Amino acid sequence: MAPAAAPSAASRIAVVTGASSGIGAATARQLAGAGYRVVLTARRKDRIEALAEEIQAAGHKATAYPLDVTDRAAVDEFASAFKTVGVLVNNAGGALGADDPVAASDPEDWRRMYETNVLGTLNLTQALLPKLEASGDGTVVVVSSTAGFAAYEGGGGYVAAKHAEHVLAETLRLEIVGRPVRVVEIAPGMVKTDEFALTRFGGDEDKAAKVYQGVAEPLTADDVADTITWAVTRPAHVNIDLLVVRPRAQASNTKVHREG
Ligand code: 8X3
Repeated sequence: MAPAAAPSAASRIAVVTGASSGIGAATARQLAGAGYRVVLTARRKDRIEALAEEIQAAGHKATAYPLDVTDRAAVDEFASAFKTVGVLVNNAGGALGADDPVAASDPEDWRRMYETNVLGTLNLTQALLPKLEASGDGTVVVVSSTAGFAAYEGGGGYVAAKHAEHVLAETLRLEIVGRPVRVVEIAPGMVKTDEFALTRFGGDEDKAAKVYQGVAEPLTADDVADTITWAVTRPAHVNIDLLVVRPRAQASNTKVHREG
């Protein structure tokens, strides 16, 4: 028997958080190309508006909605604008610090990372779950990280937040089984984007550049967006629980092949 086909993406809504740059922006472009009406959210209004215009100019449907995922009242107001949503990509988040041992790291960094990565994902997921269910075939994507599966020195706050995000995805999948919503987790390793490492190192360009030094081909935002789009566009009964994606030059978070 042929597998059941997913409902057509045409006129279905895909909400992408953190859509102002990097993986979020690339995912918005690719989901729009796959036929979704993409809703771009991020704090930086100018960025998402420009991206929405770019996507529209390419003949696709896109709107921009400035949003701070940690602001629950704003998230609830955002969610109230929709009757149904087909896809939610929880991409907003990021790291602060990579050489801060647990014994000396700033609790404020830990709090901010927990808020953006974990509570941001929780806020959007809670607010949109009824709309995803109402679509008859919803998908929640959690963009976690390989940092959600193993610890490394100096990254404790980020590692802890990403472990929590992974557990959120696992728990949600258990709790909503039987309802028409898939829970997909994409866990990228080393991805070279314009901002991830720069933000992590507080704007220090030299430190940010060292992350990728000698690595022939780190993943790009498009590589990760490709895996998200692939997972989302599988037939409705196929749930890609977890997809770990690293560059070939990276065997683990701490084992990276560098040339030169
Ligand atoms: C990014 C991957 O190795 O910097 O989420 O933790 S890593």
